[in-house]
Amino acid sequence: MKTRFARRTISTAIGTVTAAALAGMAVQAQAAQEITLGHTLSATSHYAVGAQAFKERLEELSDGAFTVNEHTSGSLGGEREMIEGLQIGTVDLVITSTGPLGNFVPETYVLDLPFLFEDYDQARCVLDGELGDELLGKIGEHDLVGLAWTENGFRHLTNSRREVLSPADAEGLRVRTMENEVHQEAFRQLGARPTPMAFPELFTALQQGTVDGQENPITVIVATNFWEVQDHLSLTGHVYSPAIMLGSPIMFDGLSEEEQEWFREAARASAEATRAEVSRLEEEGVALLEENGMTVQTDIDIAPFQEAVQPAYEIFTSQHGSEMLERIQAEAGNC
Ligand code: EAX
Repeated sequence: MKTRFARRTISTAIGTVTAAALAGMAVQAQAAQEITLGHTLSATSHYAVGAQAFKERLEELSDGAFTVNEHTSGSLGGEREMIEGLQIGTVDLVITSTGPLGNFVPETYVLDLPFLFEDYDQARCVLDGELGDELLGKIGEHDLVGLAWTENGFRHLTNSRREVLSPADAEGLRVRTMENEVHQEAFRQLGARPTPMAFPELFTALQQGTVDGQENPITVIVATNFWEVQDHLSLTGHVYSPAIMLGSPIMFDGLSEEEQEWFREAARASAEATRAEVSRLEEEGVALLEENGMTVQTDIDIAPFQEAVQPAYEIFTSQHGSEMLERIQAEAGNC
């Protein structure tokens, strides 16, 4: 017959084990910090490929101490809105183009100048180099954390009015641009009528004819099914559109140095995955768009476009100086 003492020992043992198990679970639950990551593009886009790579790398490096929640398709708002969210801590990470970034970090406007880079190798080389790091550092002075340069792609013009082979064909076209003064100036110089607009509003604006056209890389035109609302694509390649993974200083400053390095490493892995997807779509995207009924003008003489937008450079240097521009042009020449 079990004595009272034996029963007490057993129940104490059970109690101890349960407490330990609960403590263990509490530690586990506590450690899994949820990180929100937003972007404006679809769940099949090149940004989503990057977000997935970030999630996998961070969860691996942190052994599950961080989990990443991706919010696609502008569900957290347009890019400018999400960047504001980073500054007030309503979102932790954002993958965004540099479109609205200049409004927060004017030093990055230089990257939005038309025809600044000749090709992907040159652009990637400059952004992965000293100047790219310097600009990431500048971002850190504006209540944001620049984690890594990633990619959107070379931007091309689409519209539903007519074929565009020269600046004269763009005359009077109402073209949606990003909320970026350098881009607006470039399209003004082309004779078009630039209409700045957040990306989540664009598809409906094209559908309803509020604007005639827009400009984006093949990656975005494919990811957003723009063939449903646009007939013509002109491969103008008028500007290289970098993207960037930004962090909220409110979230980032709360991390240890080791954790901050995990985020940077995962952001670099994200950029690599996105660039690979951009390269794939540069190969395969045009055929896909033609299959879906778009007419694509591939053989565009860009010299008249370059000439037409030249005044945008003068306006830029009069407002922002020419030092960084000259350094980028020199660096690009060495790449
Ligand atoms: O960053 O707004 C734009 O046209 C951007 O290319 C898009 O949001 C992806």
